[in-house]
Amino acid sequence: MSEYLTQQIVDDYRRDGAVCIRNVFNNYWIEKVIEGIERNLKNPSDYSESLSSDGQSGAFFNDYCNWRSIPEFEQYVYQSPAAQICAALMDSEYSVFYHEHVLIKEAAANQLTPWHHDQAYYPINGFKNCSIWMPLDPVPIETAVEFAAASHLDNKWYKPRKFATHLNYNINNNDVCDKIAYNDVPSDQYIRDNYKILSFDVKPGDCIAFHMRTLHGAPGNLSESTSRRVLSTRWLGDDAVIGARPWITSPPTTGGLDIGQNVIQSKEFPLIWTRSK
Ligand SMILES: O=C(O)CCC(=O)C(=O)O
Repeated sequence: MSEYLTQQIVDDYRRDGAVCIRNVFNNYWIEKVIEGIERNLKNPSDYSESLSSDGQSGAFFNDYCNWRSIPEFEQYVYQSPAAQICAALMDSEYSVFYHEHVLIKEAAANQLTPWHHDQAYYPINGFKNCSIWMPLDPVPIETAVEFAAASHLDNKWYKPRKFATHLNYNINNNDVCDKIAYNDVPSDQYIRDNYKILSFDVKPGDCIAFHMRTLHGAPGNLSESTSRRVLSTRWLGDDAVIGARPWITSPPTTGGLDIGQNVIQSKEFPLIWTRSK
């Protein structure tokens, strides 16, 4: 068990697929990640997008897979408590780092994050995985990410949706597809009628850990004055292998591995923490 967790937190994660962990990251990590986000904003990658529904209200900025060129993020990956926390939540011998994702909703950004789950975006199969959603600003409950509790246990996969249009990814190669049936993400109404919705008001230092198969979505940023800056890091456990998807995945890399190979074999996805350490 990690020093940052209680058995209750671990049980909640496994049952609900999302849990809030309070006061995990000290000021050192909060400031470090803010510096990394500022560096990312000054030099966004080709993956970045800045979404604004009317071009006037605040934007929803997204970028990812930049940790190797942002020293603050690299340090967070290797040295922050995130890897250790994830190994315990995943019940894995180790934590492999997959990638980071910056999600900033500027003040009054009215772009929703559509309901989705993450694993179908990735060419990753296996059940031991975890994202650590770390806010760098206070996020009140009305702006908080919402999670459909226990949806990770439904044994269902959902087609990925573009954040810009909320449309499904285009299917471009059914031949290579694993024998997984991909469903349309259910409507907002269906999710609210059929699942307990979990959301957490959080402040810098807290984080939300969630499973990559948990359905989640978020409203726009209702604050007129405060951004909602977030670093989400993606972690994989000892059963994670490369899977085949019928669309171009995000990120569009298998780390140089073939279908079925364990992610630990890729240099692109570093092993950060092991139980024996
Ligand atoms: O921050 C958000 O609005 C959504 C976060 C998300 O989808 C993720 O981290 O996977």
